[in-house]
Amino acid sequence: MTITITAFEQSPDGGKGLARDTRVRWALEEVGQPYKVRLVSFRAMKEPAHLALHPFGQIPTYEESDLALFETGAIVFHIAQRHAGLLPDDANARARAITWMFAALSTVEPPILELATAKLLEGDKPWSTQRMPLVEDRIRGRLRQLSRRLGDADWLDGAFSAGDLMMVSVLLRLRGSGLLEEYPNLSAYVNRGEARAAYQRAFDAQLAINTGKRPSDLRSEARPGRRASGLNGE
Ligand code: GTB
Repeated sequence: MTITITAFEQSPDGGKGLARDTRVRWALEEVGQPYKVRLVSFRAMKEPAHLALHPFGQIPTYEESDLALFETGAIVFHIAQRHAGLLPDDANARARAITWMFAALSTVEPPILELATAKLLEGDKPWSTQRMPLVEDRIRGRLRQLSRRLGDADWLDGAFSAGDLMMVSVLLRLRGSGLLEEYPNLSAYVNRGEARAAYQRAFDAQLAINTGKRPSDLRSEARPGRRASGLNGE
């Protein structure tokens, strides 16, 4: 069974790992499944062959035998259901981990995406400086609630799960905004996620594509925005 995912031929972030294929790569690395990557250009994403896989003309997609999936949440959920390592065996704990996946995507990520919109698409509008504090405060509201729930635990509900994978991935989008650092336990939580060997392999693989370097060359190089001390631990 060969798994093939799609990713940007050239990610607009230049390899910071923010494009959503990193989430899928991370899940596959966590469960130890090898995978192939088909790189697609922005033009190819809107052509019939790719639209047959992804109706909205985006990445990532996931193909495995005669199954084709789109939507990162559905893909990670599928991987977690099929392979051990990302969801607990206990039915209730499993349901709670799945709940955290949904919480990451539908409650925490939307205000974070608003920040990207406000900066990248609306930054030049005359009302942008007035809107920005509102956008940031909505994120702070969610982070405050999440921070309170996480407390001093390592992960959201017992052992690391697909819920943490998704939440860490969502929070990573705040790197550079300064907002995450206002909540030290969330900052440490994200660092713990990034320090996992599976995340590092996923990150290195997408970085190699976006920089043209081999993963083995990258391992010894400092990665922007990442803790040097967290590079090898799990
Ligand atoms: N809901 C879908 C999912 O979760 O899979 C959303 C998929 C999506 O937004 N895909 C983006 C895409 O294909 C790439 S990941 N965009 C091209 C298009 O719509 O034409 C989003 C993304 C893109 C770039 C950065 N970046 O440069 O920092 C970060 C995240």
